Amino acid sequence: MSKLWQARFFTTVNQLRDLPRTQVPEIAFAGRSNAGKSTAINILTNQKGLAFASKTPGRTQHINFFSIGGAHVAMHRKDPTKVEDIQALLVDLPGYGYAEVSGDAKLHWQKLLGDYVQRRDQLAALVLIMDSRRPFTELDVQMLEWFAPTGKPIHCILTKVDKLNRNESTNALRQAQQVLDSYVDEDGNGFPFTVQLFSALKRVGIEEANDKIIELLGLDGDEAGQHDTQADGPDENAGRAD
Ligand SMILES: Nc1nc2c(ncn2[C@@H]2O[C@H](COP(=O)(O)OP(=O)(O)OP(=O)(O)O)[C@@H](O)[C@H]2O)c(=O)[nH]1
Ligand SMILES: [Mg+2]
Repeated sequence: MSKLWQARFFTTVNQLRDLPRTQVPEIAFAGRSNAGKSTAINILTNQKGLAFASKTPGRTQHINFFSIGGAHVAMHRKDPTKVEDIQALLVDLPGYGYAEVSGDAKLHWQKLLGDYVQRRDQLAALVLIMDSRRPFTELDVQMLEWFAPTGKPIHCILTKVDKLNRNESTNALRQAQQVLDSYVDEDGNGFPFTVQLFSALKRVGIEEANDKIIELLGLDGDEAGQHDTQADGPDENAGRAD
């Protein structure tokens, strides 16, 4: 049972000034529209409807926050989460690169995403979700280069490996590792970048992603909440914008 299974919808924001004034570490899922961010969050939190996933690109158009902690065993999911008990936040970012978003809206989101990843102190790490068939597009590289100067870790998740055969997945992983290794600072030191393969469909890499996220959020070695036996199904998340 993972701590991430405790996740509950917390809040949704459209502008940086509305970011929650929480002090707990948060980890953000960034990536191109349709790469599989929301699907990955649903799988990792074991809740089908937590972050909406869609066949229509551009579905996530707000920054959605999900809390870990603040809910306990036998507590109904609709009961309010105690903000003071929240231990960490998962953040579903709007996808970038969605062609049909108009110029102005696109700029608004690019700026919002850039500002958020560069300035948010509580942001402990970035999870960069990329389609394993076409990783490191221009906008992915921009996101990586925006975030790299913070010195914080980036964990890349190559999704939809169910679309690749064994050889292709091995190559995709190796090539991604090479791209990440090519980043060095002025002193020739590498960055804290990691990468793994993932498939929501075939349930590949879920434990690896889970363990990495728990580690990056500093939730490992903390036994509190490990006895949560709630593993129920989707939640309606009434009132949430997606
Ligand atoms: N085959 C396969 N399809 C997947 C996988 N993960 C996600 N998908 C599909 O890809 C589509 C997009 O997934 P989402 O999770 O909504 O993508 P997103 O990154 O949240 O997209 P935006 O909200 O638009 O930014 C959906 O139809 C998913 O079912 C996977 O591992 N394998
Ligand atoms: Mg989404």
